[in-house]
Amino acid sequence: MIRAMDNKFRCLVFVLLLTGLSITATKGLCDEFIRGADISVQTRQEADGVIYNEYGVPKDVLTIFKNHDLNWIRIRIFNNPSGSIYGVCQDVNYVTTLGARVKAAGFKFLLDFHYSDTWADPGHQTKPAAWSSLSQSQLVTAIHDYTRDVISHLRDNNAMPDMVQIGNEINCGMLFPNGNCCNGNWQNLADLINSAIAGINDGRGAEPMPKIMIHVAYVKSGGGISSTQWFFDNLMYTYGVQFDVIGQSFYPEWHGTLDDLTINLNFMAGRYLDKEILIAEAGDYYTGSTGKTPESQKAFLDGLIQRVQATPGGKGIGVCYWEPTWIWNSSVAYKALFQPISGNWKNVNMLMGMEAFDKIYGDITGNGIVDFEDLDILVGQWLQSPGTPSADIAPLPNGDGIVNFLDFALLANNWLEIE
Ligand SMILES: [Ca+2]
Ligand SMILES: [Ca+2]
Repeated sequence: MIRAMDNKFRCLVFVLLLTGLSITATKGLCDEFIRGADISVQTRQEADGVIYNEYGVPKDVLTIFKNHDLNWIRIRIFNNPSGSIYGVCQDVNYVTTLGARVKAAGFKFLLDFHYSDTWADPGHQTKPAAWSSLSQSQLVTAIHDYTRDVISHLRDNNAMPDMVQIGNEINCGMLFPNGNCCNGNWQNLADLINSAIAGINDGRGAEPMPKIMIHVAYVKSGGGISSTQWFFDNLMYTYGVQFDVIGQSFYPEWHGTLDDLTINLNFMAGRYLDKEILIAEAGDYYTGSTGKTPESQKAFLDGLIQRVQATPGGKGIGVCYWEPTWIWNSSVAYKALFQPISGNWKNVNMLMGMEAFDKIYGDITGNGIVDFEDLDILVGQWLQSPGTPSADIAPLPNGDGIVNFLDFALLANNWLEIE
């Protein structure tokens, strides 16, 4: 170990001398990679008395997330949820309370509008009951006003989202039948999305405009690349809808392999040059399905994060795991990142999959590997205040405002480590 460290240092000192002052400033890279989790059931779980443990020690679940470098939380919202079926209780008040909690804990907040009273997904985009008899033009007004009111309420209660997705897995659009683009209603869909975006702008007050995401589940299922192109070419180029982030769901049980994901990521990054790409939902079993173990779940997440970080042009901005803390419904709990201790579903311990989110300190560029690009940035900031992206990685956890040998040593210690 010590010999290996010596070799690392010798190599890096050589490189440092070799590259020296010839290195030009590296252009600023995008925000920090999104290590996210959708914890929409969290409040309900805690009300039921679930205790979360990290390596056997009970802790606030957000503390456990922080310890593993998660930085974004996703929460869904239904217009008027029944609350009587699993997972469907997220009305504006519920979302406001949980949103304010995660913002206060220092996380960024992704809000997921389903625009329904219950689950919306590719096969289900049922209008809220209160909107069921509205005309198309009335629906356009309703989605604007509802969205505006939700955003202003969140804003007023310290729960302003940093990103908002307009609809959930809208492979064929949303608010069926009006916004069903698989039936040709593209103009309706574009009008509804644009109206919702205008509602966000009208509700945000003096807050920055959140990033806008459009979310589908087309990595491989339902046509894969051809459907991805059909959907986004129409939405962007024929109907002119403007947004920031393409979201895709990726569950291996439905959406193919990591190689399939890479093919789609490369396609999107090469075609939609002004868009960032987020895996807005992902999940895999740790038990309850053939061959699935905590080890295989962690391997899936390690691979997923690597693949997204390897997206050309740095366009893969992150991964959000879906409901890692959901324990109380067994059909979903098999995908959680916690498992019951001794069969007691109210006392759960963290699985190793959570460690897939651990940051590799020294990966300054955020592309999943510590290598010469990161060293170049460190050299460029040598003995200075950190720039963007910051090479001030040490001492942990937040640096000390200067880039010096401490930072170099931490980078060297993780040399050629990958996510
Ligand atoms: Ca790097
Ligand atoms: Ca430092």
